[in-house]
Amino acid sequence: MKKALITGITGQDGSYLAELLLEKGYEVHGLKRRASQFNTARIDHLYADPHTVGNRLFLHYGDLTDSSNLTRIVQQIQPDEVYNLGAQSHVAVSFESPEYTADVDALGTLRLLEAIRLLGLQNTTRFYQASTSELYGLVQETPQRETTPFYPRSPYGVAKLYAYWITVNYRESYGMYACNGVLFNHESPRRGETFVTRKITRGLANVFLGLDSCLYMGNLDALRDWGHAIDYVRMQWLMLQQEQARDYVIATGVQFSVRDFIERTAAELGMQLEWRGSGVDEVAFWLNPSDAAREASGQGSGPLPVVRIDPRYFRPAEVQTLLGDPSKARRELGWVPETSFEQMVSEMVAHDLQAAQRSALLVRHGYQIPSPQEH
Ligand code: NDP
Ligand code: GDR
Repeated sequence: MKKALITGITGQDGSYLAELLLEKGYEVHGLKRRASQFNTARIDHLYADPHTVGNRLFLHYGDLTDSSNLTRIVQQIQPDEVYNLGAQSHVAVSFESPEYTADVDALGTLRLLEAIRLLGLQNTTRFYQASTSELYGLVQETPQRETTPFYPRSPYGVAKLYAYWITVNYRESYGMYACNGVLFNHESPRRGETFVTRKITRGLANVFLGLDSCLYMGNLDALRDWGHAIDYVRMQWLMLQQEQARDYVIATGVQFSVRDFIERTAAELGMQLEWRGSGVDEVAFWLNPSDAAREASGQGSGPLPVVRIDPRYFRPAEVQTLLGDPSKARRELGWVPETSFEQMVSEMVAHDLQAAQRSALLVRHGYQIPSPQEH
């Protein structure tokens, strides 16, 4: 039975990858951070009591900032494959915590590679690094492919640049099977609530049911190549099954703006939007508000303003446009994304609408629901 170690198993990708590897018969080990509240919601459905016979999922307390902890865990597991998905993964947050982001995202990768090397596992343990389209930042070529020069635009992007190159360096220096998946944005109902897609599907579902009155957004003109996380974790596994370790761009090759994402979400909910104004004064009005929203707004008639700009969400340096060229992955690995943009938005909206309906029920029965967090 193959053994895999996943850092970041409690995150979006980690949870889908754990599912995939368990389905494939792996013994799966995951690194989990100690937190004051449970943080395993995305993998609870996979978790069985460790004493259960046949259980193949094991969690270990640890952190990418802690070398001795990583070394001990790698030594104990002796994994065939390591997937380094753990990261401070929020670009905007990286401007607020640049040093921590570098420690986790850049040095964390080094610590893990060093653990493998120092334990003498460099010829047996394969290593996947979660690299990112944020490396392209201020794009030097469109679409972006494996040979496009990097120009990161955030502390997150810069930290991931180090992680990318240290992975290449360990491959070249020690002959390790170590590779980078340069993944473009990928989303799902399990996406963190503060990333733009989930903020929109969750936010508009709440507005639709009158739980919230307005969604405050940053740069609506940013362009992204959005795929579905399930398609992308399949590729992470495929990359470790080849004869030779190589780096690949993983993307759909199709681009939409944040504004497009809002419109597609609204259409899924049956909300007719009309944009008025421009720049920071741009507002989306809802022309056919639901009874619940109308009642919550206290406004008798007329369109409701439901999306506004808050410059707080602008970034000190923005990545304005990203569009990937996944031809190498298609050609060499036979990988093609299976979920369309429309299917992905539809799935996310259905999920968040259901969650909003549950909240609305609680509110109707006099319970308070937690107010939305900062995003
Ligand atoms: P998430 O933010 O959903 O998950 C990040 C994971 O990393 C969580 O399990 C988190 O734990 C863990 N983590 C955070 N800090 C540490 C730390 N100090 N030590 C150990 N673990 C830590 O990210 P995604 O699943 O979306 O992304 C997975 C990886 O892929 C990340 O490295 C991300 O940067 C990269 N990536 C993501 C893309 C995307 O579009 N989703 C695109 C390209 C790259 P906890 O649950 O406790 O917070
Ligand atoms: P990104 O994802 O920065 O591309 O990083 P995010 O969804 O946060 O932003 C995408 C674009 O939307 C714009 N935007 C907003 N973003 C957020 N979060 N909140 C807002 O209110 C908002 N309004 C507009 C952003 O400015 C940006 O241009 C993600 C992460 O998963 C990284 O870990 C990963 O490496 C990259 O994708 C590929």
